[in-house]
Amino acid sequence: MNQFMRRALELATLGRGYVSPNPMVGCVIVHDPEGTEPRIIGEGWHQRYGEAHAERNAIASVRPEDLPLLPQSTAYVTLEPCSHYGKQPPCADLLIEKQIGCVVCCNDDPNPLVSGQGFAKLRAAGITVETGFLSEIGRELNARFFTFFEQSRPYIMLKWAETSDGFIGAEGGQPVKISGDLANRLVHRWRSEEDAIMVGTNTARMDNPRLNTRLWPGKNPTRIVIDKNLSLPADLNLFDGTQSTIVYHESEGEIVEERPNVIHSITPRNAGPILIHLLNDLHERKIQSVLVEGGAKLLQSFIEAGLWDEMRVFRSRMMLGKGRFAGAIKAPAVQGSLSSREMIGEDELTIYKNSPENESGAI
Ligand code: AOF
Ligand code: ZN
Repeated sequence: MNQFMRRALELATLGRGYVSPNPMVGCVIVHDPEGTEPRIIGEGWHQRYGEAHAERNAIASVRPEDLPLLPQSTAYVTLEPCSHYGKQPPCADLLIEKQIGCVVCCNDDPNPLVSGQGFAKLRAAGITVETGFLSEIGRELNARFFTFFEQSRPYIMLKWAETSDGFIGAEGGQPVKISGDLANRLVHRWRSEEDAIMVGTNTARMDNPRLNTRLWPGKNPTRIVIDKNLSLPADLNLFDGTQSTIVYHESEGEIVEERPNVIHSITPRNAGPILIHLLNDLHERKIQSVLVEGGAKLLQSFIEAGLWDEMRVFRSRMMLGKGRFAGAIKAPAVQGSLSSREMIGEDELTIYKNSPENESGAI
């Protein structure tokens, strides 16, 4: 049973980077009547946003001569089968129509359009349903999707690079190349896998980043920048129109010129912290994940508000001697716990998670 769900989880990951804002879902159909050796007769996963769901692909992969075996088979699905008409018809209806014998899942679907109704439909049709199987792995797989629905905000990853003596940049804020080529490639891969990428005002001005996915094949994320007083120059790479950029500002100000692909979001003054407005707005725009790439001030404000899910820190061998000290970013994050540590070329990558269950090494 375990091996079949693990296989379904593995299939689900094949959709990474292509299915957002939908979850990654995998499905394995196993012919397993009492007393016989279980045999996989179908496999599928959700491959692309808007296209067929995992269960439909798994059913479609069953050979015609095996279709009569479905009533003596179990569908291992990583997420509760859907019950609603979205871009696709309901998977629960399909499983009922095909008379599947049994359905086993990792997690209930937190999407209010489904949330329990998929299981209710299956049970009402007499299908045996079991859920909560390898549920922690299922939640981890779709951490972005679960955070989005359960906390009404995107999943937040804070990323920075620091030198071996603990600096993240030069004193005056000038850009310094800290991490190596392999680390930079990995960051581009991360960009291709997330919905959005964000920087603060100073980083946008000083580094003039493009925030696109150049070093990895894959899609460009939406760019986000805070520009409270609309002071950023219009000729920054962020505003080049090659991918969409959302600018958050407080003042009504004067938007000098409308630029293609640039969306403005205004927080009325005295409407509370801009971060809260920003996260609510991203939730409304159905953005499920944000990679925050600095600078120090922005990273720190996320940490101080407790609004983060992962910290991804590259530590290079380089020494800077003086500059902006990284300790100031990390210090308040005492509740974080070590998730993984590995070498990426010359740089050490440490990932911390902000989850109480994961207490393998508090920082
Ligand atoms: C499943 N199997 O493989 C996936 C599910 O617009 P739609 O029709 O694609 O529906 C998207 C919603 O369906 C998504 O928010 C989530 O609740 C569920 N995703 N369900 O049974 C799948 N990807
Ligand atoms: Zn479905």
